[in-house]
Amino acid sequence: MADLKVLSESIIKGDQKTAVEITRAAINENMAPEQILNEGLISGMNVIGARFKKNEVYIPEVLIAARAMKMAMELLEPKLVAAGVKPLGKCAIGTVQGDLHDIGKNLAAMMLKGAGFDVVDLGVDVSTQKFVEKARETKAKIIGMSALLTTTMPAMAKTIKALKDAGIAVKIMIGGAPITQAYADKIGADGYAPDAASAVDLAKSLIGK
Ligand code: B1M
Repeated sequence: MADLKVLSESIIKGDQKTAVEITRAAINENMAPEQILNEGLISGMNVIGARFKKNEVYIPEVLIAARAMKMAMELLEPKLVAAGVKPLGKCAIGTVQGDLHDIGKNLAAMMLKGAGFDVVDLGVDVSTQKFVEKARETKAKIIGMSALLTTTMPAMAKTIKALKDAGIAVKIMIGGAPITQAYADKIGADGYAPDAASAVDLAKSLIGK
């Protein structure tokens, strides 16, 4: 029988081959897709997130774990859709206009996906107008913005204002090396996450999960 504990450990180790094998075996055994997701994949990513927060693992380990999760998710996703499993919520995330740094944003997106969010990655250099359009189009519950340059931080304030002016009810979380809680408060963001693992806790709390 497919062992979800071993699946979880394979995610933690970033062992893509084992993660895919056990996921496939669990699907073939008709195990509930939600159980495979929660007890196998998400539980593994949660461990990585907690270790990353405590500086017990670093960016490469997180990326390798996320890659293993992504490969396993490719098998599982159609089963989840067929079973009608609802994601935690939709989150559209991007790096703000003028800013091409995407490593941190990608990590946050991966962690959010790993935690069960439906993540729409808007990429880099995302204009205020695109954030507003995508917020409307995707009906995301959360808009996530990342900035790495002090010169692009004001684009966050501009986007928050535009979302409010457009009357779009969405929670806004921000992150990136130059960002602080004080800055988030100043520009009216709903939350700030100092790292990708905290982004998951923040996103959950923003939507009351
Ligand atoms: Co750039 N760069 N860079 N760069 N770069 C910095 C940011 C810089 C601090 C380097 C320096 O001078 N010491 C500096 C900014 C200075 C400032 O603004 N005060 C700088 C500069 C100046 C520039 C250019 C202007 C250089 C030039 O061309 N003259 C240029 C700008 C290009 C542009 O964006 N328009 C530029 C270009 C580049 C590269 C393309 C070469 C490359 C980016 C590659 C890429 O991203 N694909 C690059 C890199 C790699 C860096 C450094 C070295 C590393 C950034 C990084 O990826 N860190 C950086 C110096 C440094 O930080 N040591 C630097 C790792 C990443 C995981 O951290 O993104 O902070 P970070 O993400 C963290 C948290 O902040 C948080 O989670 C992550 C980890 O848990 N987080 C979120 C991030 N986003 C989040 C969103 C959330 C929640 C959490 O919710 C939505």
